[in-house]
Amino acid sequence: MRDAPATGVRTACPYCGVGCGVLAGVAEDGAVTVRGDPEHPANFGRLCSKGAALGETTGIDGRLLSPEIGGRQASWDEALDLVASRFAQTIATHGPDAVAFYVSGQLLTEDYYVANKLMKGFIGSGNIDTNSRLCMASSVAGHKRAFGEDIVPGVYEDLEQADLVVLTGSNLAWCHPILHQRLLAARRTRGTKIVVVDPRRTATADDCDLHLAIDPGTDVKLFNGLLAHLERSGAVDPGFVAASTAGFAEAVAIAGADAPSPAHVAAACGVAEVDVRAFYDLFAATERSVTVYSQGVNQSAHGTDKVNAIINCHLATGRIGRPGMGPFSVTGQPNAMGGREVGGLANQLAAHMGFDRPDDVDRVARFWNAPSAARTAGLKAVDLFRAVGDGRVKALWIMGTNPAVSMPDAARVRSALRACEFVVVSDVTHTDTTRHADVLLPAAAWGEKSGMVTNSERRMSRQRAFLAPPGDARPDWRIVCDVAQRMGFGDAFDFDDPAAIFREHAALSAFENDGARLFDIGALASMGDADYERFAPTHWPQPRHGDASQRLLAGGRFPTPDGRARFVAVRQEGPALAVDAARPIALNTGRARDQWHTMNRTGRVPRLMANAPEPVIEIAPEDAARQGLAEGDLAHVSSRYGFARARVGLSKGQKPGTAFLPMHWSGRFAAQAGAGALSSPLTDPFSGQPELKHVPVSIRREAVAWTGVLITRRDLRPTGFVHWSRRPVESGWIYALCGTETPDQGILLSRQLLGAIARDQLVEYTDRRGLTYRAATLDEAGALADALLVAPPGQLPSLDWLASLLGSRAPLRPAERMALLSGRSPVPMPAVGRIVCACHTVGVTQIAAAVAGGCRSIEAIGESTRAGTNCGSCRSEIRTMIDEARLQAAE
Ligand SMILES: Nc1nc2c(c(=O)[nH]1)N[C@H]1C(S)=C(S)[C@@H](COP(=O)(O)OP(=O)(O)OC[C@H]3O[C@@H](n4cnc5c(=O)[nH]c(N)nc54)[C@H](O)[C@@H]3O)O[C@H]1N2
Ligand SMILES: Nc1nc2c(c(=O)[nH]1)N[C@H]1C(S)=C(S)[C@@H](COP(=O)(O)OP(=O)(O)OC[C@H]3O[C@@H](n4cnc5c(=O)[nH]c(N)nc54)[C@H](O)[C@@H]3O)O[C@H]1N2
Ligand code: SF4
Ligand SMILES: [Mo]
Repeated sequence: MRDAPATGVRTACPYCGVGCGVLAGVAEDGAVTVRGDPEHPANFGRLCSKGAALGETTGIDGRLLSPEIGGRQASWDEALDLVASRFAQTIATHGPDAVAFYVSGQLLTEDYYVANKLMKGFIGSGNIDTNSRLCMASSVAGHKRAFGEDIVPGVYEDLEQADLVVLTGSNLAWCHPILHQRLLAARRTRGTKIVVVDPRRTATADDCDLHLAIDPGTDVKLFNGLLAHLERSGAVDPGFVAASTAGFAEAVAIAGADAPSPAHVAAACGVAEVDVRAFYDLFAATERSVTVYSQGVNQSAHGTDKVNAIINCHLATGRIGRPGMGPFSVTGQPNAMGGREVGGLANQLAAHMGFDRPDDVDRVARFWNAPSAARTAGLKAVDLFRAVGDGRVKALWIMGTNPAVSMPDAARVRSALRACEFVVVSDVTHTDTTRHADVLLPAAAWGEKSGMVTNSERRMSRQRAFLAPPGDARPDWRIVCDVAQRMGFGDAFDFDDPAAIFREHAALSAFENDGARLFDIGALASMGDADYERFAPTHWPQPRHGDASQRLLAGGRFPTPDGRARFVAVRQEGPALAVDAARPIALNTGRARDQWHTMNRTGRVPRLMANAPEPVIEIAPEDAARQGLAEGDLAHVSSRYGFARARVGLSKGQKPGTAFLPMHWSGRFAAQAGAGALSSPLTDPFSGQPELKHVPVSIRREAVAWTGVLITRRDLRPTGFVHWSRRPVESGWIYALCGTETPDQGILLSRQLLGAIARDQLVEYTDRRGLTYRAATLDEAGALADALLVAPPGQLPSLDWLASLLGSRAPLRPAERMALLSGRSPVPMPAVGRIVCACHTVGVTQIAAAVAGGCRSIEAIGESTRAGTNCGSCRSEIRTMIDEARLQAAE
C-alpha cells in the first residue's frame, strides 16, 4: 500500500453504502494516492481493503475513451443525435412506454435526478428502473408499509450506543467493513451483544455472541416468534403501541398462530431451541437494540414481509428513533439512498412522492412544468427485461450497471438485449452488457466527476473530481441533459453544473411540503456554488424551517395520514422454488470480501484478487461427500434457468443442503461462472425484488483431464475452454485453464491461446507421453513475456516465482532461463501463499509461519507480519488459522 499525502481532495468512496470519506491526491509521478478522511463522520480516517485500493483503479487501462456506434468510433454529436432521434422516433410510433432506462445506485444524485426527470417528466413514462430493484426494493416497500414513507430512522452511532445488535441477512464484516469495525470497537468498551442470523457461518458470524444458522428463507418465522415472545414476556411497550401505532392486535395474533413457541420456531428454522430462547430473552431484556438487515432479508420472494416482521418487533417495544435502537436497513451501493431520494425506482416519484397519490403526481408535474409527466408506475427490473425480450420495450438505455451479469436468469436478459432494436449503454469500461450496445457512451469515472451521494445513515457527502476524464469521457448528468436537449426538452435540462441540478432536487423536496414528507432538504435549495463546493457531510432532513435532527421517527409520529406506524401482519411462506430430488441444494449467492460486484474495477487490482482468485462454490462437506466432490474439483452447477462451473470449496460454515457462490464472476474474468445465470427471477409481490438468495440446484463433478496456466502480459479472451478464470498480477494476468478433453487436446487449445509466437522467442518442452507441455516467451530485452504450463490435475507448480518474473520485467539471468520450464525458482524464495491481508499483501504461508513461531493472537500476528492491522476485514480468517493451529496442537 502506498501512503497518501496528508492533504488531498476530499471525496467519498464509490463502493459500499457506508460512504467513507476519502482524501485523494495525485503524486508527482502521476500515481493516485488515497487515504481515509479523518474528518469524515462515517469512517474517521479508516478505509477497508477496497477503499484503500482505489488509487489502483483509476488508470485508463480498459477505459472507454470515445462514443461508439455499432462498434466504430463516433463523435459525441453523432452519438447523441442518434440516441435522441431513435428514442424520439420510437416514442412517436409506439408511445412513451416503448422506451426505458435501466440505471444504478452507483450514479451520483444529480445524474440520477436528471435521468428520472427525463423519463418520468418529459418522455412521460414510468419506465425507469434501477439495480436497486435487486438490492433495496424490499426495504423500501417494507418502510412504506410500516412508516408511510421510505425512512431509515437510525444513524451509525446507534450501533455504537446499542447493547444488542442483531445482524440478520447481513455479512457486515465483508460488505460494510468500516461500520463493522465501528461496531466491534464499541463492543470492546461497552460489551455489546451481537446476534447473527444467517444460514452461513460468515466472517460476521465469527465475531458474535450467538449465531442462528436458520434455514434459508425462514426469517419471518423467527421474527414472528420474537413478536409473540415479546407479548408473552411483557416486553411490549403498551403506551407506544397505543399512541403511535395501528394493527398491533392482528399482527401479534397472526404471529402467535404462525410461530406459537420457541420449540416450533426452532424446528421450522432448523436451529436449536436453546438458541432461539437465548435470542428472544436477550431481545426482550435489552432496550437498546438495533436490528441491521441487508440482502439476506431483501433478496427474497418474501423480502417485504421479512422487513415488516423485523420492524414489527421494534414497534412493539417502542425501540425506534431513539439512541441505540431501531431497525436499520443498510444500503449496498454508494448512492442507493440518493436514488431513493430522486425516485429512481419505476414505482416511485421524485422526492419521496408516489404514483399511488394523485396529488403527488400532479405536484411533481407542476414543479417540473411537465404536463405530459407519467401518471402511472413503470416496469420493475425483471418485468422490464421481459418487456425488452418480447419487444414491448424497443429502445433501452442502461447507465452504470451490468445487467447481463447481475440480473437473475441472466441468459434470458442477454437474449432480451440481443433482441432489442436499440440498446444504449453508458459505462466507463467494456462489460458483458456493452457487448450488446448499439451505442456506447463513455462516462467519466470516480475521481473525474462531481456530485452528491447519500450513505446508509442518510448522510449526504460530496464526490469531487481530482482527475481529468480520459479521452472524450463525460459525466453522466451531462450526457443525459444533452440527449434531453436534442429531444426538444432543452429548457428543463439547461443545467450548467451538478450544483444547479442539486438545487432543483432540493427545491422539489420542499415544494408544497408542509412536513408531510420527511425527505426535505429545502435548506439546501439556495446553496450557492461555493457552498456546494465546500459542502461538508450532512444528514437529511435539512428543511428550511423546522426539525433537522439526525434520528428520524423519534417522538412517536410517523409520516402516515394519521401519524401512526402500521404493524403488518405477516406469515412465513416458503421460498418461491423448493428444492427437490432433482435439484437438492439451495444455492445462495452474495459477496466476497475484496470484490465489488461484476469486478470491473476491483478485478483489475492484483492484491484484491489474491484472496479469492478463482470462482469457488462453497459446499458442506456432507453434501460434497454424497456427490463425490472433493476440494478443488470442478463442479457443474445447474438450476432450472441455466448453469455455471466453479471450483469446489468445502466449508463447515455451509449448512448441509445449501451452497454459496459469489455473485462477482462475469464473462470477462471467467468462463460460465456467473451466479446470475443460475439465479431465480421470481420476485416479491410487493417490491418486485427477485429471490437472489435462493435457487434449487444440482451439483456434479466434471472429470477434469488436464489443467493449465498461462502467465502473460497480454489481455486475452479465451474461447473454447470448458473452464477458465483469470486474475491480474503485476504487469499482466494469470489464466487458470482446465478441460475435460484429452490432455493432447488441452495442450492444443492452450497453445492456440498463447498464439503465434516467433520461434526464436519461444522455448518449449513436451513430455514423451504428451501429458505435460511447458512454453515460455521472452521479449526483446530477454524478460519473461508469457509462460504456459499444462499438466495433469494436481501437477502444476506454484506460480509465485513465474508471476514475480513477469512483474519484475527484468532480463532473465541464465540460471533463471534454465529453470523457466520447471516453473521453480533456482534459489529458494520466501513463500507467500494465497493472500489473506489485502491491505498489506500478507499470505497464508507467512501467517502460518508466524503462528508456528508462537504468535497466538491476532495482535501478535499483526505485530509480526502487519496482517490485519489496517481495515480488519481479514481478522476473522487470521483467527481461524490460529484456532486451527491450537486445535492441531491439542490433538
Ligand atoms: N465486498 C463487497 N462489499 C459490498 C458489495 C460488494 O460487491 N462487495 N456490494 C454492496 C452492495 S450493493 C450490497 S447490496 C451489500 C450487500 O451486503 P450483504 O447483504 O451483507 O451481503 P450478501 O453477501 O449479499 O448477503 C448477506 C448474507 O445474507 C445471507 N442470507 C442468505 N439467505 C438468507 C436468509 O434466508 N436469511 C438470512 N437471515 N440471511 C440470508 C447470506 O448467507 C449472506 O451472508 O454489500 C455492499 N458491500
Ligand atoms: N446472483 C446475485 N445477483 C445479484 C446480487 C446477488 O447478491 N446475487 N446482488 C444484486 C445487487 S444488491 C446489486 S446492487 C447488483 C449490482 O450489479 P451491477 O450494478 O450490475 O454491478 P456493477 O459491477 O457494480 O456494475 C456497475 C457498472 O457501472 C460502471 N460504472 C462505474 N462508474 C460509473 C459511472 O460513473 N458512470 C457510468 N455510466 N458507469 C459507471 C462499472 O464499470 C460497471 O460496469 O447486483 C445484483 N445481482
Ligand atoms: S467500507 Fe470500504 S467499500 Fe465501504 S465506503 Fe468504506 S472504504 Fe468504501
Ligand atoms: Mo446492492
